[in-house]
This record gives sequence, C-alpha cells and structure tokens, in this order.
Amino acid sequence: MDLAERVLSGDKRGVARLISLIESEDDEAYVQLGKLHSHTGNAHIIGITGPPGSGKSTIVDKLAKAYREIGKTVGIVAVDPTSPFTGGAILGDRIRMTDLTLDPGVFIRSMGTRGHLGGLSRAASGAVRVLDAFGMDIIILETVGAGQSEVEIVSHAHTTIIVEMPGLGDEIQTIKAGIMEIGDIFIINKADREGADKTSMEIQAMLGLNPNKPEWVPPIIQTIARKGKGVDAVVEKIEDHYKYLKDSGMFEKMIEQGIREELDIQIKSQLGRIIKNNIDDKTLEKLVKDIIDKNIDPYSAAKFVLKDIEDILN
Ligand SMILES: Nc1nc2c(ncn2[C@@H]2O[C@H](COP(=O)(O)OP(=O)(O)O)[C@@H](O)[C@H]2O)c(=O)[nH]1
Ligand SMILES: [Mg+2]
Repeated sequence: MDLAERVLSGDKRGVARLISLIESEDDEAYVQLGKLHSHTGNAHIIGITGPPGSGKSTIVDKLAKAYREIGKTVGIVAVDPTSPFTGGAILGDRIRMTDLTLDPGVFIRSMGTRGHLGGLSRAASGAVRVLDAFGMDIIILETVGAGQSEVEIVSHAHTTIIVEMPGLGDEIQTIKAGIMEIGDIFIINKADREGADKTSMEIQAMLGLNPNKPEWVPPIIQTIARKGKGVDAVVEKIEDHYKYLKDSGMFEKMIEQGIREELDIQIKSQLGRIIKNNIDDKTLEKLVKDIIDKNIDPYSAAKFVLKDIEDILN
C-alpha cells in the first residue's frame, strides 16, 4: 500500500509519514497528496491565532474535547515557529493533550522551525488536506499570531479565531489591522484576570472601525479556558459561522479561491523545478559575472535562460 492508500484506510502512522514527507518538501508527497484530492473537502477547518501565552493550546484542547463529546473527529495542526521542533513534542513545550492523543478519533501534529515560513505554510496546508482525506470532521490549525506569515497560515482556515487576553494594555492598539480583519470570532481568554471587559470593549471598538465582514458580525467571547468556561459558547459560534459560510455561498467561494491559489503554487513550483533541473550552475555563475561586468542586464539574462528552457520543453 502506498501512503495515500494507508491514509484512506485509516492508518494513523501513514498520516504521520505523509505529513513528514510533505514537511521535507519531497516530490513524492505531492504525488500522494494528489491521490487524496478527491477525498478532501469535507472538513471544517478552524484557524486559531493570537499572541504566545494567550491560551490558544488550552482552548484547542477544550474545543477538541467538546467536539469529541458530540461525536466529531478532530485533527489538530499546531504551527509554532517560535518553539523548537523536538519530534515528540506536542504543541510545543507544554504537553497538555496526552489524553487526547490516546483517542482514536483525534490526530495531533505539531510543526516547528523546520524550513522557511513559506514552506511552513505550505506544509500546514498539506497536513490539513491529509487530515481532511483521513476523515477528520473538524481540523484545528493553531499558529502564533506574530505577523504576515501567520496570517497566511490561517488563511487555509474557513473559520478564524483570534485569541487575546486582558492586560496587554496598549499592545492591543497596535495589533496589526491585517490580523484583526481576518478574525471571524474573537476570544478574550483568561477572563479570570482583571481587565477582560476593557479588552472586549477595545476589540469591539476596533471592529467598529473595520467593518469588512458586514454580513457576519464577529462575536467577542470571554473564556477561562483553563477551567473550560466559555468553551461551549465558542463551539456554538463556530457552528453559527460554519452555517453562515454554507448558507451565504461563501464556503464554495473559499474552496474555489483555495484551489486557484494551490494551482498557481503548483504551476510556479513545478516550473521552478524545471528551471532548476535544466540550468547548470556554471551557466548561472557566468551570467552573474556578466551582469556584474555590465555585459548584460538581469532582465535580459533571465530571458536568455528561459529561452533555453522553452527549447528544452519543445
Ligand atoms: N489564568 C488563566 N491562565 C490560563 C487560562 N487558559 C490558559 N492559561 C494558562 O496560560 C498559559 C499559556 O497557555 P497556552 O495554552 O500554552 O497558550 P498558547 O501559547 O497561546 O498556546 C498556560 O500556563 C495555561 O495554563 C485561563 O483561562 N486563565
Ligand atoms: Mg500553543
């Protein structure tokens, strides 16, 4: 059995192997992912992002348990470039999900510093597709909300949750608009601490300034994740959002958009490989020297290289 067949037959080790292959950007990974394509598109993908320590992993843990209670299977992909990849570590350094890992209806995968961020985003998207084909009803994608790359990672999600906590003070003002805009649901976690109402109001005010999703008004929910408080309300809003996406036709649009992006990525990456395989280093080095010596400009040099590739392709 190849890896795709193992995934489809319900073999968790096959899932783990295929995700590793995707992480190492092995060509074969894309062949196997291709075989899974017709089995994808059934999962609800939920992205969770926010500052480190805000309680994302704790929330993911409680959400996963809540979904298991209503009989749904759950895949978790945790992307944390700030914490080193240690192979066995689940969700970074704090392993709180041990009881979940024993559940056959749950699959957890963590991804770390391996490779560049673009590669990480692609790997996360690949892992999500594997888990989708594997039959997970809910797939939760946790990333640290620190910049544009994280926004890119959660862009693979249908429903995006932003987790904040009280006491960030002025920091909340400086949250990049780009991150606020992608939030479908806002969670103020650690509501057992002082200032949760103030933080809620600040987010409310910021959302008022950015009415980018007029048909869906992002709810703001206070939680005490460590005690499981407010988690049911989060599940309810996630389900509401899913229904909104389906009813409004947004879901189909998102799928189409995702496919356009994926096709674009594949065309470019395959073209990149053709170029790499067909230009020897010597030619490139000579061109670099020629550009330095002003014998040729970079634009013309690139044209020259691509002309060669065209001839090879014909
Ligand atoms: N006081 C308080 N602490 C919490 C709450 N939820 C999580 N924590 C703690 O906050 C710390 C960071 O949580 P974690 O889930 O790892 O955050 P992440 O970095 O966003 O994934 C841990 O020590 C948690 O136990 C909460 O509701 N209240
Ligand atoms: Mg975490």
